[in-house]
Formats: sequence, structure tokens, C-alpha cells
Amino acid sequence: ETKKVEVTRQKKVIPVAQLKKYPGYQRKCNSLKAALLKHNSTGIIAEFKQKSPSKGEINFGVKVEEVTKGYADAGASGLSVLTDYEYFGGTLANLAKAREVNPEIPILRKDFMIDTYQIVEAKAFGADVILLIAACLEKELAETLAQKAKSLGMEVLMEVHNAEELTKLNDFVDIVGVNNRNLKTFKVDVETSVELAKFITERFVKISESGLADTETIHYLRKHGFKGFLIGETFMKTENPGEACRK
Ligand code: IGP
Repeated sequence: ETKKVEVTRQKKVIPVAQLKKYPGYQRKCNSLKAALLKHNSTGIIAEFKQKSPSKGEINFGVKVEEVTKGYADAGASGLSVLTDYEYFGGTLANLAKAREVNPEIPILRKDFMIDTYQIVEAKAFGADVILLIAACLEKELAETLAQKAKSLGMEVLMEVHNAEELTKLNDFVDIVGVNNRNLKTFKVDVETSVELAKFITERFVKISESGLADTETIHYLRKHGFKGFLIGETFMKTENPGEACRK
């Protein structure tokens, strides 16, 4: 039996008018797209994730500031910080802390975005990029959310895991992420990235997500046009994730 991730509408905790006064909301965003396209960039988007539905507890013995600083020092092109609490043990406070110690590097808010409120919240707490999971969103809502993010100067990563979901792409999307993890069975297969790459136009920067654990796979994906590699568990399961990212 597989666990099902249910997406529920988030409560609006802090009024929008107040979020807009946050320092994060005023700052200019760092471009993940530019970082990935930069000559000689590692393309690694290193993730801070303490637990997951597929693995359970991964690592609660490390601090977000230390890990994300370690990732940045190791040469990561970007950071990903989970803010979903229920399934991934993430918090907005972790996002804010990651931003505080890493002013220059692009940061992705990793969460289930279903409401424009969450986009304003993401910016206020220091994110540069938002994630839109095609499997969770109607085409129209995906476009509304993407447009909102762009209007705030943020970038948009849309995650897909099959060809049908590519029909949900829109003009506001910057980066397409192919998730190698099957959301129903949790199995990972990098061939998902290689297969779908054929159907993704050059207009989008392509990244591959999940289950990446060695440099050979990264080289293989690069050969197939991928510029970014989202890696969580491989780093987080070690005692010193920043150091693991260096290798
Ligand atoms: C990272 P991994 O296997 O390296 O830990 O995977 C990332 O791709 C994964 O955390 C992820 C994710 C998501 C988490 C991909 N899409 C959507 C939450 C929601």
C-alpha cells in the first residue's frame, strides 16, 4: 500500500498587507535560471529536507543555517528549502534562516503551491523561485500562480513527471523540472528525465529531480540537455550535508 499525499488549502496566517512589509518582500530576487546557465556552474540545487513520505526521518541533527551555508560554499548553483511541515518537516522559519545566511544564492521554496497567498508568503520569507507541481494543479490555476510569481520578480519552476503534464506549461514558466520519482510508487528512474527531455522545448531550462546520487548520472543527464540537478536525500542523510555536496 502506498501513502497518498493530500494537498489541503493553507491557512492564511499573516495578513498580506503585513507580509508586504517583510524585508524579503522588498529585496530583489536572485535568478536561478542565470545561475544554472552560467558557464562552469555545477548545476547542483541542494535541498534541505529533514524527512519525507518515502524515507521517513532523514536527518534532524543538523541546522538549516549550517547546511545551506555548507551547500553554497561547496559550489551549489541554488538551494531548495522544504517548507511543508506535515510530510517533509519543513517550516517557513527554515526558509528565512537559509536566506539570512545566504544573501546571494537563489533559493527555491519547496512546497505544494495552490494559492497566490503562498507566493506572497514565499517572497516575504526570502524565496527567489516557487515550485508548481503540474500533477497537483489545473492548467488555469498553474498559470495564475506562475503569473503572480513573475509579477513579484520571482522565477517559476514547474515540476512534471509525464508527457501529459507538459500541456500545463505556460509562458510564465522559467524552468521545467522532471521528477524521477513516481509519486504513487516512490520508485525513482532517471530515464524519466531522459525520455521527457525530448518533448521539452529549448525555451525552458531543464532540471532533473530526485534519486540522484553519483556524478556519472549527472554527466549522463547533462548530455541529454539538463542544466540543473535537484538533490536532497543523498546529501541530507550524511552527518555533514555541505561536505557531501562538495563531492
Ligand atoms: C529531491 P531526493 O531524492 O534527492 O531527496 O529528491 C527532490 O527532488 C524531492 O525532494 C522532491 C519533492 C518534490 C519534495 C521533488 N519534488 C515535491 C516535495 C515536493
